[in-house]
Amino acid sequence: MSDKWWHSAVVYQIYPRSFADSNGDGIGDLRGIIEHLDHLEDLGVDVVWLSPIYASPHDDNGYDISDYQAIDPLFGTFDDFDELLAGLHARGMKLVMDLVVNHTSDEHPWFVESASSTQNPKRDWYWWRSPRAGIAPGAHGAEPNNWGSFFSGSAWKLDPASGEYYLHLFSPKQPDLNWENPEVRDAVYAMMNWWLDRGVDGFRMDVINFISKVPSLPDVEVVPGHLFGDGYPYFGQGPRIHEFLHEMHDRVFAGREDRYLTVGEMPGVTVEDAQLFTDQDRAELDMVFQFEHVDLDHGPGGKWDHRDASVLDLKRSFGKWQKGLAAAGWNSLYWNNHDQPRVVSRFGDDGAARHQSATALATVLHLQRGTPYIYQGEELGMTNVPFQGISDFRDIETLNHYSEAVDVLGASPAQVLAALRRTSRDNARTPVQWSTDANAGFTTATPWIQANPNYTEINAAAQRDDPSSVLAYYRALIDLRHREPAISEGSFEMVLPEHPQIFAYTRTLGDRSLLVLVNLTGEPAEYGLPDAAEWVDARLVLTNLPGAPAIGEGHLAPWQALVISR
Ligand code: ISL
Ligand code: CA
Repeated sequence: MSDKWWHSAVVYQIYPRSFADSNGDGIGDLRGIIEHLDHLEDLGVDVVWLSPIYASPHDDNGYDISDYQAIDPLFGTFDDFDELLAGLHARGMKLVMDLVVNHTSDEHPWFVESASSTQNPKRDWYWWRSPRAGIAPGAHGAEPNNWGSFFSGSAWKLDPASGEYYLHLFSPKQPDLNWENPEVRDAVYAMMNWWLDRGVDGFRMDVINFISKVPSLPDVEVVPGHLFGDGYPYFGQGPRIHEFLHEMHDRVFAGREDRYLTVGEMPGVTVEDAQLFTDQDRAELDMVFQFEHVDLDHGPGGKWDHRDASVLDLKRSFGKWQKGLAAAGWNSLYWNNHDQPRVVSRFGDDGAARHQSATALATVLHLQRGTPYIYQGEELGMTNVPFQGISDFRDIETLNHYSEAVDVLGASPAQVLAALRRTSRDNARTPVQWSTDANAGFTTATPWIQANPNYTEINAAAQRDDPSSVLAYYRALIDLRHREPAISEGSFEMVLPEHPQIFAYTRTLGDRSLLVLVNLTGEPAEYGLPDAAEWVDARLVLTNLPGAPAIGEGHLAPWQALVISR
């Protein structure tokens, strides 16, 4: 049994643009975070992960970085940054930075140099390729391969000056770095060391399982009716990924790794790959963000094609990851981040049962084996947003999808909007709801994206001193992880695996056991425990429904969560 500090830690993600605006320009900033440190301390989280605050043209809200060692003036200055870091450390919290090194901005000096001539020494820092022979450069089909971008269209952009294309898995303003080039890796490791020396406590690594590409960049099958294909087989967990991550560990963290937290964001990662990435003996990463549970409600057409995910789907997925990373490796546990719709609207009930379902979902997640992540506003039970029309959206992925679907492919605007309302990343990006003041207390100006009108009811001020609030329940869950070794270190065993409504499991360490029973539906649920006799004298540890059915009664109220111990 290892004793890593992050086994008992809870991480809180801040998307700075939407957290709090201190200077009245409508955009959240570092001083806004400084002004709300009490909220984080009061919640009890151990680590803050800060989405990018670096210099950026903000094509993708800061995930397009033009200087890794500068603070974007939109967010503040290095003085503000140092004050934030000191303020967190003084309260016993750590700060994890976002590391976005699969790509840079096209305005990063590295790319500007690289694009300046085919002979430039940095030409090979990015993926430049000639057009396909026989087709006019710029015409459809002339791209060096047929991969699509995550943000619609081709993954290649033609640079007319040199006549070559460059690869961008995301926006054309996010050219992919060529990790095959050792100079690129040296530069990235130097930058990481610079931040660690400045005092930060680790990194969340953006799409880090995409950095090793099969250098020949082969074509893929294209689904009939589509213009481009999915290049994932040639860049997801590419041939040198383990080598690169081990080298990064060696060059950046080795010898001082116990001070830091590293978490790799890995769309499409399998549990077998995750075992390798997070096995401490291999010295790569501490944990990864996998996507299986947040992709369960994606249909065959991808994220905009909704299908219903059942409670059993969720249980099977989480159960598989708990089992797969039990012996070696470690899970990160999340429902939400800045790319996902709000969990209470997605797997819960954001109407009458909002409080019950938000706390039920939180219970299921937080008491598993792994490190829980809370995304800003989740602790308040914030919901998806009733966006009216396309002009309410800001996200590049959302806007590009709309243009492609409606303007190019001729889909019905109403249908596309319905999908955006359900799944757009902007659902996570509206202002944190602090109070009933104008704009949810986020800004005195016009916010860069509208506040969810339900801020008049759902806000931090209303919940802070209310012991029955979602916020108070999150505090209790965090506190439980801190003081209960069976939660931070114990083994996980699924109970009632085939029950279609109840998500139940035990956590056990030595002779101490906790039983977590959660009804993930809006209907009452009956159950019979296989070893009921062993729980008759159990103590109540936590419930989201005081006065509701106790353990002996064999049923749970809608969205009831019950945690007992023996
Ligand atoms: O939300 C997605 C689009 O459907 C995901 O595919 C997302 O793009 C993917 O999880 C990678 O996300 C990360 O890298 C992107 C950035 O836009 C996201 O905000 C970031 O979390 C490019 O840097
Ligand atoms: Ca501001």
